Amino acid sequence: MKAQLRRHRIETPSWAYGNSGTRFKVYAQAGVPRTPQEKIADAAKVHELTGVAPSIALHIPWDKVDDYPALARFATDHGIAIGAINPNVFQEDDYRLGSVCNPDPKIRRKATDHLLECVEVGVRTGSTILSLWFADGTNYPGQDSIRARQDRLAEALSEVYGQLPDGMRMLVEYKLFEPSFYTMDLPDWGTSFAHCVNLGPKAQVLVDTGHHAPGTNIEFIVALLLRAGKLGGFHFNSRFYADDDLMVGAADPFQLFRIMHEIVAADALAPEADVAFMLDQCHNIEPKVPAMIRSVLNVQEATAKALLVDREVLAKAQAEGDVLGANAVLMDAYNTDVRPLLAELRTEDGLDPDPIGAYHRSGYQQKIEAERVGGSAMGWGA
Ligand code: LRH
Ligand code: MN
Repeated sequence: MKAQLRRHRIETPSWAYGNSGTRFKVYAQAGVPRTPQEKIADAAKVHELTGVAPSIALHIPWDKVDDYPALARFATDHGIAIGAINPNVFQEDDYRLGSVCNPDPKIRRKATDHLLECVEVGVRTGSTILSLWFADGTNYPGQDSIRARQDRLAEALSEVYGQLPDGMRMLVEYKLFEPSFYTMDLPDWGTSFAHCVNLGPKAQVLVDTGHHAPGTNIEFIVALLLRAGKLGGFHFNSRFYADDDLMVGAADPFQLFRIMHEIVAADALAPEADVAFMLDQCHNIEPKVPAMIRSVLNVQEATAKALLVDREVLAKAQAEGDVLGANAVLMDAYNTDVRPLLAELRTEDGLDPDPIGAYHRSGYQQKIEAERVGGSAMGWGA
C-alpha cells in the first residue's frame, strides 16, 4: 500500500495559482503569480511538501511564453515537469457561436489552428497530453443543427488526432452546461466516448467531477470507461451545486473515495495505467498554495482509504449476495483515519508529516507576497 501511495501522481493546474472568481467578482490576492514561471514555482512548492504533485498543467494562451523549452527547463530545475497542455478556444469574440463547431468555416479553421499550435507546445515542453475542453454549444432550440455541429467537431478532432506525435494522446473533456445553456456539443461522457472511439487509441475521455448533473453516479462512469480502456484522466474538484470548482473532496469526500475505489479495483492507480489524476479548481477566496496542498492531501487520503478496502472479503460478500456485509467492507475502509499512516509515510520519505503546517512554517506565503509586487497578477484573462 505505501509503495502504491508513493507512486501516486497528482497534477496541479497553473490557472488555480492565479486570480479567479465568478461573474460577480474576481478577488485579487497578494502574492499571486505574475508569470508562468511564478506559477511553476508555486506548483514546485506543493510538490516539495507533498511529494506526489510532480507536474503542472498549462493553459494556452494564459501560460504563453516565447521559449517553451526554456519554460520546461525552468520546471525541471524546480523539480517538476510540464504536464497536460490545455488549449483555450473559449475567450475570443470570434467564438461567440462556437469554436470548432462554429457555423463559419473561417472560425473553425482558426480554432483548429490553435489546437495544432498547442500540439506543438506539447512537443516543445515534453508534454504527453493534449487536454481538450470546448465551451461550444447553443442557447436556444433551433439556433443551430445539433448534428451538423457534431460533424464539425468530429472533423476538427480528427485533423488534430492525425497530427499527434508518438507518445502524445488527447483527452476529450465533457460538460453538461455553461457557458452554453441549451446544448453543449460535448455534454456527457457518452458523447466524448463516441468521438474517442471513432478517433482511435490515442483519444480518451477526461472526467471533470464538476461537469455532471446533480446526483450523477460518477464512479459508475469511471468504472465503465476503465472497462472500455477509455478513461484518460480526471479534472478533480468538488461542488455543491454546479461547476463550483471547489477543492476536491471538500464538498463530497465520500464520492471521491468511491471514485478512487473504482480506480483501485481496476488496478488503474499506477502511472503505467495512464490515468491522469489532475486537479482543476479555482480558489476564489482562499489562499491558493495551501488550498492546493489541502487538495492533494484530500486525494491522497481518499486513495489510501480505497487501498484499505479488503478486496477478498468484499468479493466473497458480493458473491454471496451479502448486501450489508459487502457495504460494510467499503464503509470500514472509508471510516478508517488514514492520516497517521500518511504522516508516517511522509516522515519515512524525509517529508514533514504535516505539509500544511510545514507550508505555514516555511514563510513561503510571506516571501511571495513581499516579492510579487508590481506587474499584473495572472488570472483567467477574460
Ligand atoms: C471548464 C474547465 C476546463 C478548463 C477550464 C479551466 O469548465 O473545466 O477544464 O479549461 O475549466
Ligand atoms: Mn476541467
